[in-house]
Amino acid sequence: MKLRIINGPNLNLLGTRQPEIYGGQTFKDYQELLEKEFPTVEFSYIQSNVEGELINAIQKAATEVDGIILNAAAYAHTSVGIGDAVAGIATPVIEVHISNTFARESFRHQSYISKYAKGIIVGFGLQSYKLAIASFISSD
Ligand code: CA2
Repeated sequence: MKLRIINGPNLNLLGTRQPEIYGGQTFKDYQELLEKEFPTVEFSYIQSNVEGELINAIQKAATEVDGIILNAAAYAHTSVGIGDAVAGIATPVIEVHISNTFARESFRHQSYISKYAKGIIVGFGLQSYKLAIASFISSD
């Protein structure tokens, strides 16, 4: 199974600041852990701070992988374009967030992606990604 993790704006800063919200691990270290833990999965990753690049990445992933794990970060709450991109592809997308967005400011309670996602996983720290992967590879 091929899975692509698409991370949005500022997630390149993971492990550098705000560890109380986002944990202390860099995403690169976490990737290595995922690859060890899920040896049957072929992972690929992209992070961008640019909305249009994320839309291009979603469209491209739809032709290349079996499933997408998308943390659009702040764009989840603002981007009709990213929501439309997810709506416009047949490849399943699981929306993840590291923090519990519903326990934070009200502007984080809305997501333009959730309606079109296969499912959403929020608030489990970096484990949110693992839970999404487990869901993709589960045969139940
Ligand atoms: O909890 C999440 O995964 C979020 O998608 C993270 C976004 C935030 O805007 C969403 O509401 C929820 C922010 C990502 C910023 O990541 C940083 C990591 C370390 C240091 C600074 C920012």
